[in-house]
Amino acid sequence: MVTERPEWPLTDSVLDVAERAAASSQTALAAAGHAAMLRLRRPLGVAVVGRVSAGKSTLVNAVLGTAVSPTAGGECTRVVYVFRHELWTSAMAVPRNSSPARPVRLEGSRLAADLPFPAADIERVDVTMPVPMLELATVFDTPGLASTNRETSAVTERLLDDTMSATVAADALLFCVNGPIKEDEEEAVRTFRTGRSKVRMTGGSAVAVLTKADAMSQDRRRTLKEAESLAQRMSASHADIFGGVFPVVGLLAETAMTGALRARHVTALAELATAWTVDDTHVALLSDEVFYEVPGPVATVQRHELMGLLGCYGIGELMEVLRSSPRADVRVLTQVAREASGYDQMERRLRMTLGSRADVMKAGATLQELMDCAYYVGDWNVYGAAQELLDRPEMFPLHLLDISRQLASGRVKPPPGLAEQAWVAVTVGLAPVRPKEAAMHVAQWRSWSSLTDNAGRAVARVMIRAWQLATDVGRRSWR
Ligand SMILES: Nc1nc2c(ncn2[C@@H]2O[C@H](COP(=O)(O)OP(=O)(O)O)[C@@H](O)[C@H]2O)c(=O)[nH]1
Ligand SMILES: [Mg+2]
Repeated sequence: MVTERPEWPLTDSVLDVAERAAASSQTALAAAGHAAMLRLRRPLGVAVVGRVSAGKSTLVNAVLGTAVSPTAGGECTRVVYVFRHELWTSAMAVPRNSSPARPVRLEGSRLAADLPFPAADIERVDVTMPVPMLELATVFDTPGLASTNRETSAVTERLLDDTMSATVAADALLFCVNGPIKEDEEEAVRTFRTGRSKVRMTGGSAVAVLTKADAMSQDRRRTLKEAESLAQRMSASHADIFGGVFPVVGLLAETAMTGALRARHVTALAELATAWTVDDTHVALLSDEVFYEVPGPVATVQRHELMGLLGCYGIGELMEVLRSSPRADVRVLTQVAREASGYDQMERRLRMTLGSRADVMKAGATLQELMDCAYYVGDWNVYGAAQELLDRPEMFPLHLLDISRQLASGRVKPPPGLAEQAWVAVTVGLAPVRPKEAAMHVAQWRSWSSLTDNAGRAVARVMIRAWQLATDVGRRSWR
């Protein structure tokens, strides 16, 4: 079998079952098999969600390495954009009714904000680009949840609906937040997780990105550290909804990753660095407004441009470098901006978290679907193959996934000590232990198992296996 993604072992195993289903003489099962094969071979679908103006489109642009998605405060992303890999660049607005799609204009590399149909009539804008990143993941940029107030105007309702349907098509969610998670955001993630209509398992694997990490503190040197520690606290307190929370200065990442910095920007920054003392600069960068007002070289329009690209944080970082190395050029400063944005670390963490979980999510959802279909049409051959696959040790993450859903929904509530164990197993996995220790945990789960209901017992069973698998002996012998 051709394996395009050797790092997705579960998905590849399920592909074998899907191929069998596709070869079934039962038409319904054959169709399900073909659909499953397509879905399994498709890149991972990642929906970027979060409140309006959380920095979603900015982050999408950084990830794509092109400033293609319209960004700005207010209501800029009014429809769902789907970015897929293709060897050519194209953008088509697909209307809700069945009338033909129409192209969306590109202004340079950026998609025009004015669309060929009224936004309310557009189901999505399909964008194709020859960007290597998109070979790994199809990215959905969504309009987002309503902003701070809970207004339920027709527009925000529609935006939320569109955002929701985009997540149904996605395998994973990337949730952009700007600080401690608000109630409406937490609620949204839970809704995404459980899925609206149980069409199939929806974006169940969610990670959060703490964007605008530059806004955490007035002190440039501390802001990323503070963002990092907030992100860590959030990762711990929201382990039930997020696979992790990772900070980034999205704006700076966008500028660095899209190569938006030009020689004229560097010249302007150098002029400011020469004209202003360290103290002047400190004061000038207290806020956007102050920066535009402080007397010195560089016209206001240009200062606006710098602010739009770098923010106060980025301007400060680059000016500091220019003070010590006045000859630093565009290439060097772009690299400085990239490092100061924390982009690479965030991307590495995203890949790790989404990559491994996506395999489980995708494989699990598809296998379940194939089993249901095989059962329904009575193809015991395929059903048996699926069942056998499900029982293999490498499929164990699927059982964990099941319990994560039970825990997330609040359906099963193990007592405090055990609940934490279960979340560790579900999110980062249990660390290897000696058989003696595993036996102690197994005993705890056994005794709770006798006190709880069926759903609880199912969770206990999986946790008992998880502890057995956490020992070397268990790993070898469990089947
Ligand atoms: N200071 C700062 N501003 C940001 C950052 N990321 C995005 N922004 C700004 O926040 C505004 C909203 O960003 P956008 O990506 O359009 O938000 P969306 O509605 O979630 O897509 C824009 O003006 C961005 O320039 C960041 O990391 N730092
Ligand atoms: Mg947007």
